[in-house]
Amino acid sequence: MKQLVPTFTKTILKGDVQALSELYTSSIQGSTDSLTFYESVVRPSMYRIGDLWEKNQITVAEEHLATATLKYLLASVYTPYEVSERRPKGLLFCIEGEQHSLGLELANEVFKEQHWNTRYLGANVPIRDAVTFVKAWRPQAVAISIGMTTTIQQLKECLEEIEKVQPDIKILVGGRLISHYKLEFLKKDSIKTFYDLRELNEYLEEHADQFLALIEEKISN
Ligand code: B12
Repeated sequence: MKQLVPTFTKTILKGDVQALSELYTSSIQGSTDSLTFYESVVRPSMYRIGDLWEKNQITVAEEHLATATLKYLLASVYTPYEVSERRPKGLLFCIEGEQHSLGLELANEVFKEQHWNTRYLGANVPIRDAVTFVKAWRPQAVAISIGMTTTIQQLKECLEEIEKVQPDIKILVGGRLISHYKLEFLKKDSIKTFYDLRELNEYLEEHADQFLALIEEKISN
């Protein structure tokens, strides 16, 4: 799959949705699983776009076009999965000030493939509103993405507020910063950090029974 990255990157940069869709159908769909597509094609392509942008080899407009073109394809390839009230609930959002939501959008797909009942709130969610959502919906886990150092303080505050309203919640944190910084406040039993979606997939598989037991306990109370 890695050999597809240059062509994939060029195609999203051109904004050519037709060519991208053909590339997906001919070389990706049916040849690999969604996790490999996300990790070995989407992620390196977007990181490459970040490098080109940083070196002024592409403009902000071109980066926006690439992101929008990629999202167009992703929306057409995501698979709807059946979920029931008896499945664990996951709330996914980016902290206030965090616009990098694509990684979390892909994480949402991993949860859905594992038949979680999810609510994906996307980018830039005010702490107060995220906490209100947790209080009302009572998810078994929240998943948060962090990509910018400027939102570390908000992340810390948000986790504290969420744990106040639901002390037994599991907090899953991923995003670019996890690979670059040692965030000591995330080293707690109630919090788990992830470098990529494969780790998330393994974690959800390994803990499936534990999360199911939590939802069954809630239903019977
Ligand atoms: C696209 C993009 C944007 C888009 C985002 C659109 C969107 N809806 O996501 C827009 C235009 C909004 C944007 C804005 C900005 N950006 Co920007 N952006 C990027 C770019 C090119 C790609 C991001 C991306 O989609 N990556 C692909 C995804 C799949 O990767 P990922 O997020 O790491 O996610 C993976 C894992 O981390 C993990 N994961 C992620 N989240 C989670 C969550 C959970 C729970 C789990 C389990 C796993 C997980 O799974 C994913 C798959 O493996 C990056 C380049 C880069 N290296 O990432 C720059 C980049 C991150 N941006 C950068 C900058 C500077 C900015 C701006 C400040 C620019 C500006 N001057 O306005 C603003 C800041 C906005 C903000 N406050 O958040 C810099 C950051 C530099 C730094 N030192 O921090 C980068 C690195 C570009 C660069 N090389 O300079 N950006």
